[in-house]
Amino acid sequence: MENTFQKRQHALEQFQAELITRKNEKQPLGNGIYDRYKFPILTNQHAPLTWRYDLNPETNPFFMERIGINAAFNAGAVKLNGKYLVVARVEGNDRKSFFAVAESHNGIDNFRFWEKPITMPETEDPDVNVYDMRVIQHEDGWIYGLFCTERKDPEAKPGDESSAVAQCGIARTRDLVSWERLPDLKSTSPQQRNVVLHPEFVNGKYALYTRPQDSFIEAGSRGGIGWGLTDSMENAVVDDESIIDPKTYHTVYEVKNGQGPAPIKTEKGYLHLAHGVRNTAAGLRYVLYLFLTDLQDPSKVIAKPGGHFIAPEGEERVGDVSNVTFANGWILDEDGTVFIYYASSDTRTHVATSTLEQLLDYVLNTPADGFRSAASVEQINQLVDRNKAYIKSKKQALAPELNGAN
Ligand code: M1P
Repeated sequence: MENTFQKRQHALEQFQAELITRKNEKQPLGNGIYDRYKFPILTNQHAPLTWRYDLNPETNPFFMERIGINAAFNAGAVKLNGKYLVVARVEGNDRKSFFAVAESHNGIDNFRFWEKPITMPETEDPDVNVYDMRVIQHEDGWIYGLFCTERKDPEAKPGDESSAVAQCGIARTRDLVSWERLPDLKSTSPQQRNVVLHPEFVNGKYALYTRPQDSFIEAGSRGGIGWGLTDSMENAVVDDESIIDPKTYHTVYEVKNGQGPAPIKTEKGYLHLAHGVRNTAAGLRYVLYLFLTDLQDPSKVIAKPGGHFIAPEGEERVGDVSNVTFANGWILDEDGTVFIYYASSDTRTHVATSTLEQLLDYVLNTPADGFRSAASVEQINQLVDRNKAYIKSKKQALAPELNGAN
């Protein structure tokens, strides 16, 4: 006869084993651009029981959760030694985020956290919170982790316990286990978030996508996806930031935007995944979009479809911060499959799959934002006319055969 401790332990162990070994299923139909999947790849329930429970019945007779995990989202991603690895933003019930690696053999299910979260060294000015790591395999041989480091605003007025300063934390590793912390990025912007390293040298320098912002939440007079060069990542300094993808009135990136993972190099240009934010009566809405930049000059946008690429759907709409999709990780496989790791509503992580061929077709052949309703109607009318002409030409081509058959 099992006691309470044993019953709870066994039930939880069984629940987690089923969750982690569950097969994911492609959702039917899709949009021809990418496929969504039935189950999230990571949730708070994927956090190992050893992180959360004291397994000793003498010190935890009720098999009580001692350390609660609230969410697992906004994951960087990299494929190493044949394994699909995501570096999730895991958030405890105490609101502190940290990084933890989860591994899968196929990129779409069976993600299992490594034994322990990442122990990220601190700088002399300790981080209060760290999140949203971009994992970049740079051509210099290192794997870099660029992430947001958040600290209390030293200029906050007495009684203001909310104002914070966001900056870009930088660390590097060879194996995602041991990390060397480097100094935070220095730039002319008061705050930075969503900073990403371009995977190749540009004119012999390291190139960074930035997101300058006036304050912690508001991009304010700044914002847009910026671009800057630095001589070194051991002391990264961007003196000159140019905005390569600005926030724009009445688009899905009108309030702010930010580079997602590092871009993927393709024969047509660098493929970028980013998030855009607009305001609504229900609060901010975060969606994902794609764009392409020039192979010779990665700071030059050469194609950009209008509207969103991925937006929250169904249960994705609801979470700690509802109506949010956010992505900071994707993996390109040798066969051209692209695994897009996106999070919903600051709560859980999902995967969508596509191919480089499909994503390039989408980026190069989807109409750009026309910035006016009339332009959107014009785009639809042009498509209808092209379809009518095509159907007519098909009928004409078939007509002689049909006549012959009669
Ligand atoms: O809550 C939505 C997102 O908000 C921030 O992103 P951004 O700086 O673009 O507004 C980040 O805190 C991100 O982690 C979060 O998902």
